[in-house]
Amino acid sequence: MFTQALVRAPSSNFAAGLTRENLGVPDHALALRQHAAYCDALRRCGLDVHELPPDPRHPDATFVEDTAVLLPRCAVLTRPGAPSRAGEVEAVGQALRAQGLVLQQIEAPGTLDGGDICEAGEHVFIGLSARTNAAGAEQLARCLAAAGYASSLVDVSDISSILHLKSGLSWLGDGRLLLIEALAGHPAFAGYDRIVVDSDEAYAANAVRVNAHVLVAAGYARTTARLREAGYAPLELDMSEFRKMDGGLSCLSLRY
Ligand code: CIR
Repeated sequence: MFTQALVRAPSSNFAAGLTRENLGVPDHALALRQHAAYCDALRRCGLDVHELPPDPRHPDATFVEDTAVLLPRCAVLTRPGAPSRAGEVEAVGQALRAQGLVLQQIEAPGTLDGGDICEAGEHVFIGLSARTNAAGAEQLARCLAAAGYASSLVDVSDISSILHLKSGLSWLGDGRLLLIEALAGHPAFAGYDRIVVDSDEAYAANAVRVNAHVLVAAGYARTTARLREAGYAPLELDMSEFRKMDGGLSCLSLRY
């Protein structure tokens, strides 16, 4: 069960962040409304939501998930792979420490984005991507092993449609994964029940199981229906403005 979440609303210069998408300029006012609805959904799932103030020095800072990896027995601050995002980590570390978390830290030359880390119960998938390198992955694997978690590497650097591993993969609990076709046949996922999203709904593969609910991007009716058929309670959230900045649903919060 998660009880807490950390979030950070998009700053007024959110549109100056990194993106590989070509979906237009995000509307800040709409992004704020979508972010507020996201926070309400987390509260509906039973979480206390802690909000950091927006950070105009770091336009991507709303994507807090990339700055830390928080598991019940292992908490690690990351070293983001994009240099423009390095300065986001400090405030997140301060906020988490103030709540009593004991944090380890990914060190140079390692780089790692939280979006590449998919916790699946006692096993953790670590994506190797343009943001997470082998040194960062090894450091995290050592921290995880010391805390009793197993981990495996999944190289997603050749899958151009996704920025991070979790852009195409979500843990639903109950031995089940939601994932894109390009990941469905990967041997790392062979032992799991797999819900493979249709290729035209690939964005919806980044969902988040939060206690009794699954947060899922709005507008992907077949994926939502399949989650419902599998016994989950989806909460649909409009993510249009965050998607323009290459952001998925999971990246807007740290859950712990
Ligand atoms: C970036 O390129 O770093 C941001 N514009 C988007 C980060 C999205 N993070 C995530 O999916 N975990």
